[in-house]
Amino acid sequence: MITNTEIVRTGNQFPNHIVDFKQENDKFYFTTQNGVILQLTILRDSVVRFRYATEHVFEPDFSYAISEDVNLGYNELKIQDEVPEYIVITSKIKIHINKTNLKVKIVDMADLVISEDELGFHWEENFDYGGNVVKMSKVCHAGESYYGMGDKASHTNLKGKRVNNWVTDTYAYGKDQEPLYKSIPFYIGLKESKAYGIFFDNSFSTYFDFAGERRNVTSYWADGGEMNYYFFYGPKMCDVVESYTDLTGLPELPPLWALGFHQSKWSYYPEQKVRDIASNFRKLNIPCDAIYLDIDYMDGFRCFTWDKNHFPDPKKMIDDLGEDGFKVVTMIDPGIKIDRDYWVYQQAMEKGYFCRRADGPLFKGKVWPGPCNFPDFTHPDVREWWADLYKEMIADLGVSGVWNDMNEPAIMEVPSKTANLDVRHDYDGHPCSHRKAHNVYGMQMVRATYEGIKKYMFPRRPFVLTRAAYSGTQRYCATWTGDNVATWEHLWIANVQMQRMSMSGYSFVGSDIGGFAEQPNGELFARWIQLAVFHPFCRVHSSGDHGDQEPWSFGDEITDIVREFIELRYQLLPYLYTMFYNYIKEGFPMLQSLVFYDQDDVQTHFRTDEFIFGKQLLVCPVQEPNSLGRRMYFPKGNWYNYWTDEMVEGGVERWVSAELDRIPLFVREGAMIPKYPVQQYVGEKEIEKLAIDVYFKSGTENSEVYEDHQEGYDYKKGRYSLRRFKFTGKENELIIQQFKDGNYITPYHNFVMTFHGLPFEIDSVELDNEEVGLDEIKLNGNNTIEVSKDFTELHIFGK
Ligand code: NBV
Repeated sequence: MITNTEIVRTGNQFPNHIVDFKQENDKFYFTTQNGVILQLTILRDSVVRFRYATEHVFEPDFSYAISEDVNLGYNELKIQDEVPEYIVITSKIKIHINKTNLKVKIVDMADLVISEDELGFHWEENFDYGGNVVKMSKVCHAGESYYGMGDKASHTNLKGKRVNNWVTDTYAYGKDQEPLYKSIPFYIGLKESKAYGIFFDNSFSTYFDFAGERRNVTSYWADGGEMNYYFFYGPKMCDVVESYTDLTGLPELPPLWALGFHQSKWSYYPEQKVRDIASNFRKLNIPCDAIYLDIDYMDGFRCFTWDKNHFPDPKKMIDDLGEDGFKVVTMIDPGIKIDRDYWVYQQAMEKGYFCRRADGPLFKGKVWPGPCNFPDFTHPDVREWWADLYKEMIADLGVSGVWNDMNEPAIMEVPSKTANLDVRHDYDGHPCSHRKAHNVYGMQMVRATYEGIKKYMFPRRPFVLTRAAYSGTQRYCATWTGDNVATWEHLWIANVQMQRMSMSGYSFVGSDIGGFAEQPNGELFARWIQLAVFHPFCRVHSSGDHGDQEPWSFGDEITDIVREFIELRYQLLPYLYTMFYNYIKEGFPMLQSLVFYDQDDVQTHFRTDEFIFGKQLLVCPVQEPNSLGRRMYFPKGNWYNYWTDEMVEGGVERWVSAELDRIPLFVREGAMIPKYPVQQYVGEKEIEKLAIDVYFKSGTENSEVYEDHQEGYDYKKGRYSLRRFKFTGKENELIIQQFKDGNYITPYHNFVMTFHGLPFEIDSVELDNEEVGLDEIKLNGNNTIEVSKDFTELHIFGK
């Protein structure tokens, strides 16, 4: 195998002076005398694409990352032809293109530099493979910070780091280890309080150096392909993340059960073991919605088969578990066992669907079943075939979700841990080698899986999980962070990975709670659960070779703590679902680092531990053993301690008590947090009343609750209920206005509101301007009232 360092280098080449310029609608072409063309495309006023050709030739324009639904359109576009440069102007930014060297500088409307080329675009010819190693370098300004980049197990602020995107099976990875399972070549820069983003859409191995090699330079490059990147201007981080997410796409809503608690292990078998685990959840009253079957349910690790000794009647087992409120999720890997008697192998052979090496032989790699061939998921016919393989599992047997593992693809017993670089791929009609297709292979596999599950689950919603991902994979499925370890350091890693993924457009993400490799003690397990109930995907999974990792595996004290937090998760389901709605609607990340919450506060720029869950909860995990609490930073605003209602003013770092049964958890003042009753699984109970915790504030705050059928697609036709609440608190009164959207009728009729921090005693209450008796609203102390869900304005007067 030829590695990057062995590539014969011919030296860097640079564009020289511009000799030609032309505009075609939203595209500008700047051609240099030595054959470089910069194609600049204005997608929106704040979103611009830069592509560079050498020798006057662009590659065919094709990307797996870009969504079909991307929003396009700008308000203003003009170009000025001046002496040293061209200036392309939109309503948000000005792009200066230097006529002597093609270097780019982007400024805002006040002429503040947002991003500027250092060397700018340059390249080296690649002697071994042809094409170029394409490179870009930008000035890193003093005080500039960098965030995003997917699943990197490093400090949230990447300044000083070098990272590589080459999706890799990294069992028991460590802090700062590179590369990991995903390739999300997108970062957010923050300079003088202005945020911008760069998405280098190149599926080859890519590298980013954030002022690591040279103090004032940030650069990125790829082993092949084009210098093809998108620039997003904020100035708010939120605008940058939303624009990137809009470009690379969003998922549909998952079924609500997918947001419940899930239990997994490598592996639960035989059938009786699965049944025992499930019944223990119910016996111990620990809510749980899904049980996972890892590779051992298969017959000799052949995908789409069942081991009939261990699972003689999967349909009956799945039906019985279903009666008890459990969904079953099964694993499918990409490697297909080379076995002439195996129907999946036969079909793929007949149709010619397996990947081949450069000179024609089938690509062969060893995985669980032994030697395997691998479908070329970058071919549309292969994806269609693969999707249909799920028919029996989903439509006939009743499996509710699928996780695709090993889809980097991971190959055993070879130093590269993956397919040979000469393996050929269709790349949807743009044939190429594995160098180009590697980073999208898992994405295309899970895309096919998603299509199949969606088809056979219909009219219910699919649930799919992937390990490998490239930008845009969030359109199809949830993801987890792979084979982590049961250590305190990994609890820290999980926390930063979730924030980072979420701010990289991929919110539906979780870690293996408790750690996959090795065995946590009860304390670590409890601390991990406390954090992970605030992660969008919440699943315990472990390699199982060191002992049990179920909620009851660590003694009664831990079981009780774990139960309490899983119950909290179930209570917060409407809050979580509303977060998901905001994510799929606007691309608003479900978790946000503090810098996202307040980029103007420099104290937030290097915080790693605290994060915002949704829009109104502030969470900070305890990440060390034997702790009675921890210090944490409070961003701007006033925050109620969730457990004590004590108020903390933002802008300070301070100590917060959190013994083993508590996690530092705070609610933004003015928030209205919706809650469901504790259920053992989603749908166990009809929601008779919607509980809403109201946290008093002097001033106003907006909250929302999104609900729908929790399944199916009616929500797309307007059958949803979106309640927007505007809370206004004054010295002696409070007003809650409700604005309703959508035509889904929620099953409950009343809200039960619990007030926190109310500074006065309730004297009288008006609903839509009519006074109601205090007994009618069941005023309980000064604490709770029950009112019809249909009000437009609730007005409470104090004594
Ligand atoms: O299928 C077995 C495991 C699975 O449990 C885990 O979640 C994956 O990340 N799989 C990796 C393969 C074996 C890893 C050592």
